[in-house]
Amino acid sequence: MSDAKVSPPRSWGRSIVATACPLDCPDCCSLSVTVERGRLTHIDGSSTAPSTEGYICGKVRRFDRRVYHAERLLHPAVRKGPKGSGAFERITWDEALDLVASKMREARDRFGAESVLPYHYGGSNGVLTNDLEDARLFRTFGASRLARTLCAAPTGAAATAMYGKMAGVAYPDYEDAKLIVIWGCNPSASGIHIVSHIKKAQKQGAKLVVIDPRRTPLGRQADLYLPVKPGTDLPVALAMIRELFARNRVDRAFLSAHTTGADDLARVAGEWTIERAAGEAGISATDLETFVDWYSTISPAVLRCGWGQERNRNGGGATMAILALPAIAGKFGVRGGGYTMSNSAAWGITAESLIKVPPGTSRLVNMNHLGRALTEYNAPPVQVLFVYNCNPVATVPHQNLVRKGLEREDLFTVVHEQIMTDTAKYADLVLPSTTFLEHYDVAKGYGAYHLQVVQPVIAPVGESRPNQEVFRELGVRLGQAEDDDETGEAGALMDVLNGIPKPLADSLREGHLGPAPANGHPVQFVDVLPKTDDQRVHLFPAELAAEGNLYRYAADPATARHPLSLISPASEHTISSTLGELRPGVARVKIHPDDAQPRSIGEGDSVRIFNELGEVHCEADVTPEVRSGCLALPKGLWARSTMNGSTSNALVPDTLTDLAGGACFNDARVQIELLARH
Ligand SMILES: Nc1nc2c(c(=O)[nH]1)N[C@H]1C(S)=C(S)[C@@H](COP(=O)(O)OP(=O)(O)OC[C@H]3O[C@@H](n4cnc5c(=O)[nH]c(N)nc54)[C@H](O)[C@@H]3O)O[C@H]1N2
Ligand SMILES: Nc1nc2c(c(=O)[nH]1)N[C@H]1C(S)=C(S)[C@@H](COP(=O)(O)OP(=O)(O)OC[C@H]3O[C@@H](n4cnc5c(=O)[nH]c(N)nc54)[C@H](O)[C@@H]3O)O[C@H]1N2
Ligand SMILES: [Mo]
Repeated sequence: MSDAKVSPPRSWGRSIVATACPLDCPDCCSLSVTVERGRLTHIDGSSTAPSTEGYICGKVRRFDRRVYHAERLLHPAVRKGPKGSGAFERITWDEALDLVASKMREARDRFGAESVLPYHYGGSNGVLTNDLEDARLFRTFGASRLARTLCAAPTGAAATAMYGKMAGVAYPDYEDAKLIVIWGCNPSASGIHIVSHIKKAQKQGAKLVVIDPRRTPLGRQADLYLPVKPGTDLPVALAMIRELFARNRVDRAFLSAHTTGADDLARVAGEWTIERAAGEAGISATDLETFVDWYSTISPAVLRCGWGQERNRNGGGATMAILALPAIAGKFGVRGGGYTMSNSAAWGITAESLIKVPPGTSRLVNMNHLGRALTEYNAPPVQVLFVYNCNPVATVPHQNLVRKGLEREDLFTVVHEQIMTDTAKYADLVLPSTTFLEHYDVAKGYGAYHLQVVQPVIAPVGESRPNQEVFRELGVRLGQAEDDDETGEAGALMDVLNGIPKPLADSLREGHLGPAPANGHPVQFVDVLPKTDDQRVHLFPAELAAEGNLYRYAADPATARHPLSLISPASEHTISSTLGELRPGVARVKIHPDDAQPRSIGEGDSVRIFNELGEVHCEADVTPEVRSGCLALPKGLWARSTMNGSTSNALVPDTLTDLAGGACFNDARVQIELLARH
């Protein structure tokens, strides 16, 4: 079947190929890639997608270093040493796929199909490599289902319940705003193409407000910067809502025409005075007053809500209170007014729209509980773990429990990966995967409004294979699929195009860019309405209120022994843990001088960060960039980036958010001490 694959450009000279970047980032850039003698030599942005404007981030610009990395997985291999040691011996693809199929059959015969657990998040985040052939295979098999809650579960639940994931304000329309609020978001690292529009708006006189425990690059340029303690956005947003009602700055006409639940929301907000909320958040009450003054009087006002505020015990309620603000204050209906959250639902492409196999009712495993699932679940125990599109040792809470689970001798772990990650080292069988520069995909922006075709620009490196090919061949071996597919990868792309709305598919077939909803510039409540059943904003959604703790604030979990909060935000060097292999040296934890000084910690010193779950040994960066009481270590570090092989997730509890079972990455409470002077 692999012979039927569509060949990449075979020119032995130099060619420039157009493709797109599907990686997990809101921007979805169009790319122009130079290939010489079959090898990638240059990766740059193009202007095919208008939002890319010809430039891309430094991460993807150097993606060739991952493609040709010495630790790139080149062929299937079975474990030869102890689990975690990373010692493997080469086998053929046929042997490897036979082995997986026999292990899956064996587990099903002895323990039932639910003893097989597929474990995956976004990977390259494209439509073809994610929730397609994999979903068909594991659903048909009856494997345990995975609740994919590692990211955006609370924000997704909030945006769905309140607005039905209505399309958000487009990046260029930020230039029409007079007030821009960046809440729990750091686009200077996490989605750079919005930044120029924000700066342009500021030049035209717009005010910028940033709410973040860390003074991000935009925080430094803000007219008002609120360094909230992690996890306290809920009281801050509720206090704003209370104050808007108290000052009678509420758009009552909008509320009665377009919302439900405003009275209930006003009631729960009632207990949060400005002073009380500011005290809880550790910010100045005067600054919070100023924010309310501006938000109640300046229009158009746009709010960019990120994901930083979701990753704690109050993350769902916080996001809901934030997203309620434009409705309460009447900010919709004008260009440059409203909010942007995730636009991932803009095209309505889901596994359900593409594959005909229903998800079934097998056991649902919350992916944030991987450690527990591997060590505690016994009805049935997990016997086969199939990891793809994910590097859980680096990215999932309670790292030490995850490692303990992966060390189980009776567990058979398959890892389909591009490179020898911290997780792949624990595999019994590694399978080499292509990168997005070696396979077809469809890339979906969740910030910029683009849908683009991703095409291979070089031949697969080594014996690597794309996901859908691996899952399809496994389906054949398990007797679940017919071996009649002669079309290969391009055929899978055609299947997807046949499954999405025709105008979208036609434009993708012809060029590279799909037409965006409302031409990519929707004015909320003019061009788009909430996709809730009654097209209203549900400010106090009944289905969530039923759970009983809607908008209810849970206090800071800090203790005297572990008084500091540790956050682990996105860094400009990696995409989650992707590209973590390229990070040189030992990582640095950012610590405020007021926390460093009493502990005799100086710049560059070696430190130990610890709590009851684990410890991380790294270096200190003493800086007022983080607020006092808060430490920041980059997300996505690999074991090699610290002195003891543990990273932030060794300190992150596997507790869940108030809504949707999300991860509490920023709820780690820790202590820090000096290990050795620089
Ligand atoms: N370069 C780069 N880009 C990425 C990614 C990456 O890893 N690297 N990851 C991609 C993915 S998977 C995602 S989900 C997005 C995430 O995109 P963002 O939401 O922008 O990224 P984060 O760094 O998770 O969080 C944003 C900010 O929230 C702050 N923060 C932490 N806790 C709190 C809190 O309790 N309240 C408030 N108000 N702020 C808080 C952090 O300091 C951080 O500056 O980015 C995507 N883009
Ligand atoms: N401490 C802390 N941890 C976090 C976060 C945090 O803020 N703090 N943020 C969380 C967030 S927002 C997210 S989204 C998650 C992401 O966590 P993960 O899903 O683990 O994301 P990555 O670390 O990027 O790992 C994706 C892996 O998939 C592989 N891959 C890419 N494309 C393909 C493909 O086509 N096929 C196969 N088989 N493999 C492929 C890549 O090589 C990479 O190793 O991390 C979370 N972890
Ligand atoms: Mo994410």
